[in-house]
Amino acid sequence: MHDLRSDRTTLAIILGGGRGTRLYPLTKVRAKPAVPLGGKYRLIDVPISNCLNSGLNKMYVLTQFESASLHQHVQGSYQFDRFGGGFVEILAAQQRFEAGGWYQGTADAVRQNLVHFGHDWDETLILSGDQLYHMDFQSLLSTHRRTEADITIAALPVTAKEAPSLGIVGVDKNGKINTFTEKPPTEELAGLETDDELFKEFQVQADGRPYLASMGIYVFNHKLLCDELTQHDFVDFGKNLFPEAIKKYRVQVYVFDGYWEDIGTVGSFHEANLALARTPPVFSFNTPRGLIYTRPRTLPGTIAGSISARDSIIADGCVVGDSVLEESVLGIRSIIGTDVKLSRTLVMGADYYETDTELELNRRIGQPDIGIGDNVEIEDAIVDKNARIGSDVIIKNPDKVEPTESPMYTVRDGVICILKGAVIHSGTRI
Ligand code: ADQ
Ligand code: ADP
Repeated sequence: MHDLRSDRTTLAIILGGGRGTRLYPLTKVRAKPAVPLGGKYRLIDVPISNCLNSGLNKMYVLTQFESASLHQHVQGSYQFDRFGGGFVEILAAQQRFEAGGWYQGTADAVRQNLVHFGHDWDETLILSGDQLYHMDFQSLLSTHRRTEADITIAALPVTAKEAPSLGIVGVDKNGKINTFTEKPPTEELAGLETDDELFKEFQVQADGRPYLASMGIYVFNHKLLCDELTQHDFVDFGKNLFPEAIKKYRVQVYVFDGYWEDIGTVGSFHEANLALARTPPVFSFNTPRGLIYTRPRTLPGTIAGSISARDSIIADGCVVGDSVLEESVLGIRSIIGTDVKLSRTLVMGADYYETDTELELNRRIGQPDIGIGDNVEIEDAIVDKNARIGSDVIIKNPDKVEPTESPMYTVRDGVICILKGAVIHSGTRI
């Protein structure tokens, strides 16, 4: 039951998503951790890989519902040998009837599952399921142990623009947190800055980022976590538990200064995917600091006609006709026709290739094949898996008008989302 690299036992709990409204419609038919990322990964691959790269191999994923794709992905991607005792287990709210089904918030989600976790742990590492970063959790854990903290919160410097959407901490020179303000409105930011001198103590160049923000990554001494959750009715860690905990316990900061992106909304998710394709990449799935793992698939290489691509990713198993890709991502098994122009568009790809019989049936019923037809222009969009876009289609929303609702697409944060399995007939203009 011990960590691979220490004599302490650490359990990782990955918060896999609340009601998923901010990532809707990507969460319409799947659990949030199963949302595809970067052409061939899924959101859940990031925290799981960070754990594995840090020598932690015991993980629970808390989610509202366990979609088939999440289950298959986790089962197919993460297998452990019998002797290491590793596991990734999904705990879904839908399967619990005694507490009314939904987890009310992050602390409540952990509380409702305490019975599954048992008591054999020294520490619990709590992670968010919708962030993009590489972190060595052993470094975080060693700060927690060295300072004999009860709770440690990872935090990074942010700008005044970013601060209102995050939990802002105030610290002393030893890194002890003495204030925790969850999502302060802009007009209440004054006084929450961290001193430049303090940033220097933590060996961080803050330039223009005077606020120290919680990353939603926490270490708790396990017993204390259980006691706090059973003795109080805290719903959220940021909103309820931390403002109280800093009065009673040693709550320590772990200052981080690398790439970190919260990808919890459609707008930030779209932007983060496109950023992954930029050269040089802002975040790499394969660095000396650690690989991001995913499901191994037997897919052929991509076949492309005459294409021009700038700042784009083309994943495995695609067939791409003559086309222009600008800041776009083509996910696995994308079938793209000829004379296609994609700008700032994430195409998630397909779960399967259609058979000859299915393609023949498409002809007969006048339905486009899975993929994108000929002479199509798409801008600022997310095309979810298995969507069928015919020929001579234009999908653009230059004025970022929203919300436009349709059973086939919706607009969120100015991004047009073509729903999973949607049918967009030839000649359509959106
Ligand atoms: P938010 O991201 O706004 O702020 P929250 O909505 O609580 O916080 O989500 C945290 C993580 O937990 C996300 O990955 C989310 O998907 C997941 N989650 C939320 N509700 C859940 C539920 N009911 N069941 C399972 N998972 C759930 C938090 C902190 C801030 C901090 C930011 C950093 O509150 O202080 O700055 O994270 O992103
Ligand atoms: P991903 O790469 O997105 O994880 P996989 O290659 O692992 O996708 O499998 C995609 C999913 O699609 C699997 O769950 C598979 O069972 C499913 N699938 C396979 N064939 C079909 C089909 N004809 N229709 C719908 N789903 C399918």
